[in-house]
Amino acid sequence: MIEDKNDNNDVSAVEKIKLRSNFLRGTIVEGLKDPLTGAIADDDTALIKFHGSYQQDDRDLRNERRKQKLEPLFQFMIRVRVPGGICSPQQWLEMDRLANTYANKTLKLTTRQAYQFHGVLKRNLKQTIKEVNDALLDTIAACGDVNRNVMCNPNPTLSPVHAEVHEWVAKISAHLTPQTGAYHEIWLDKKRVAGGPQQEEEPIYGKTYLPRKFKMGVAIPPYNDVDVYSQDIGLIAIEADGKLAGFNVVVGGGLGMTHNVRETYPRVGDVIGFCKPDQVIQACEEIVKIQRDYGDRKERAHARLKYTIDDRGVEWFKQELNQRLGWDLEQARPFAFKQNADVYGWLQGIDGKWNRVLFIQNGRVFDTDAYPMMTGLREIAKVHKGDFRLTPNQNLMICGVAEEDKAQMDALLKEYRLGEADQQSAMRLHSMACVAFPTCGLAMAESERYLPSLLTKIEALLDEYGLRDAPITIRMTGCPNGCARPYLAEIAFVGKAPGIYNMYLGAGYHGQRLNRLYKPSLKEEQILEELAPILKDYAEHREADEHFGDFVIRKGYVDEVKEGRLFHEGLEVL
Ligand code: SRM
Ligand code: SF4
Repeated sequence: MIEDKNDNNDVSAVEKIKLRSNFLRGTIVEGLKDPLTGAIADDDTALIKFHGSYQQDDRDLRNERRKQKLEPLFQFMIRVRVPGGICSPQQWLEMDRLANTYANKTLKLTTRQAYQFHGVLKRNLKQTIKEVNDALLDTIAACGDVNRNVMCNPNPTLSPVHAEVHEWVAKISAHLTPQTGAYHEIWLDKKRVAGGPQQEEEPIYGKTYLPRKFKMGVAIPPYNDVDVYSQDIGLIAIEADGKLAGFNVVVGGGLGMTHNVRETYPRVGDVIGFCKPDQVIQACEEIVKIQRDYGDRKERAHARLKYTIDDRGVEWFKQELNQRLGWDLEQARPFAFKQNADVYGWLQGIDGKWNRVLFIQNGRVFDTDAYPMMTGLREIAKVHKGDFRLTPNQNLMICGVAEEDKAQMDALLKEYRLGEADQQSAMRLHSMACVAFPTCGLAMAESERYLPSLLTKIEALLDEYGLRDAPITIRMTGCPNGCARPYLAEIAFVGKAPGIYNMYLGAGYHGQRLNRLYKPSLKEEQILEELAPILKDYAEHREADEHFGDFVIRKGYVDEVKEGRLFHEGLEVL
């Protein structure tokens, strides 16, 4: 049994809930059966995250329902784990069907290559999760204080090592999946194993799991689409002679922060060494265990691995890891990234098959009369013989199209106008927004529903200055938690209050550097006023191949942020 260092009262409320939950069971079963409310018990709202679901309410309707003395319109978000983002056309069709049967008739492709359903009522929750499992996908550990969906560059086009790397992603993901039988009992009606939960054990996590969420992503250079520096553990695949030589190991990335709380900040991870493929699972497990043992269990806002490392130092971390491994990580190997965005258009893979990233604005798949995107993707899935891949930039990749099937695919893309989506400004194609209103309980401002129209206004400036084809990353979130990885975008807007955003500038184009607060609390008019002269300056004075993020630092609009701890340095307002 793992010694549980937190079997005491000096821990956060969530730690206590985990401890008494009986390996994540709590009273979820009873709560699901209670017909008097659309909600579950308070404690269970923390536990249900480990099963891949969040209790939410429709925030658009909150006030109206309060006036009518009704409880909020409780509903559940379900996150479906898709390691590396790869799924079959049949699975796509199933997700589409579930979205239209039980959810709000939209599918959300997330920034971590997962699916989300929104608006599932309590009475349909169990059936939806069961049907996700019937489709050979699952929701376990999609959320909660455990290792989440392991991300990976989905593009099999350019590198011979993609397939090998994907195999390791699947193995790491399986290895770090919680072992509790609770998920299968609650959602899939499996019986408890003989002896019951008393004999249950979580060999890696222990009974209070991790102090906080934990994330992993694997980048395959030259693409850093997974934003490897934002992960608790990032792995950078290193190729030698057409084979996978191993992985550089990056630790301590993380982006969440709280407005006006200096002790919280985004942080890019440190590259601490290199390991061979057959060492990578052990390395990941030991890193997870260091965080399990040393992460802060009192203060959740300080509980991510990034703070564990900053509090003790990277050198301490390396020594602790090497000691636990029983061998030393080798020196990190050279690599080079060129971007963190997706590459659009048809690309032929090394197997001769064709792959194409489709731009899905902010990852939301739905139909309108003018743009029947969901229907179009359904029709494609019905005939597609390859697979689908969810990208880390909320887009969808159609993969493995044989030469003889490409014309049919092109015809479908044309019929449903899906191909046209790629003909947007380069900035829009480099954009991401988090969900925010109406479902996210933490949203302070709009994001997904607002960025498209703001971009239309910014595009007018781009056109004026001849920057329509300039690739500039732009991201928006409805609060500072960082779900669309805003602090790694060259331009970012982070919500503070309805219609009010902090504006950040200067991240690295390949996700290697954080941006910095340029102006706080801007309304739309002010955003456009602030951006216009900077974009004009960039159009007129950029150097050859100079990215916008580098330009704004060179021209002194913002100071470079050299490390997370210095993110707020010199700023009076955050
Ligand atoms: Fe996130 C919480 C949505 C990626 C940092 N995130 C939430 C919740 C669950 C709100 C809540 O706790 O009640 C949001 C649900 C909104 C909704 O209605 O769906 C939410 N996060 C998302 C998604 C769906 C955004 C999207 O538009 O794609 C992404 C789902 C990814 C997935 O499939 O697992 C999503 N969240 C991220 C990322 C980006 C990433 O991981 O690559 C981050 C920043 C990286 C990081 O973790 O440091 C992120 N989400 C957070 C945080 C801040 C964590 C922190 O350390 O401070 C929270 C709040 C929290 O945990 O307390 C949060
Ligand atoms: Fe919600 Fe904030 Fe995450 Fe956006 S960044 S989805 S508003 S928690």
